[in-house]
Amino acid sequence: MADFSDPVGPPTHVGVVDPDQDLNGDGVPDTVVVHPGSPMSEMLHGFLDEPSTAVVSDFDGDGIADHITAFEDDGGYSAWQLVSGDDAGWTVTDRGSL
Ligand SMILES: [Ca+2]
Ligand SMILES: [Ca+2]
Repeated sequence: MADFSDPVGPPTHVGVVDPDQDLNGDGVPDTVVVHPGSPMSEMLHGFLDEPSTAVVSDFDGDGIADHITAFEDDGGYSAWQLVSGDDAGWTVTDRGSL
């Protein structure tokens, strides 16, 4: 299992287009659910070898995803958070199986 503190390699600029869910409840849509075969799903290959569904959130509204939870067909999931600054990159914040 990966060291959760290590930023990892997936692309840091995952654009969030037309979010339609309000996950943090502030009244502003921030989250989109990405399904296999959709254009956004291509960007998710760095997060899982074969991502099935992913929940992609842009909580600060800059158009770039800052939280991604990716699910595999077998129920495994990985939750990622974008870290900014000198060590910019994605950090795994949770991982497990549903
Ligand atoms: Ca919101
Ligand atoms: Ca963002």
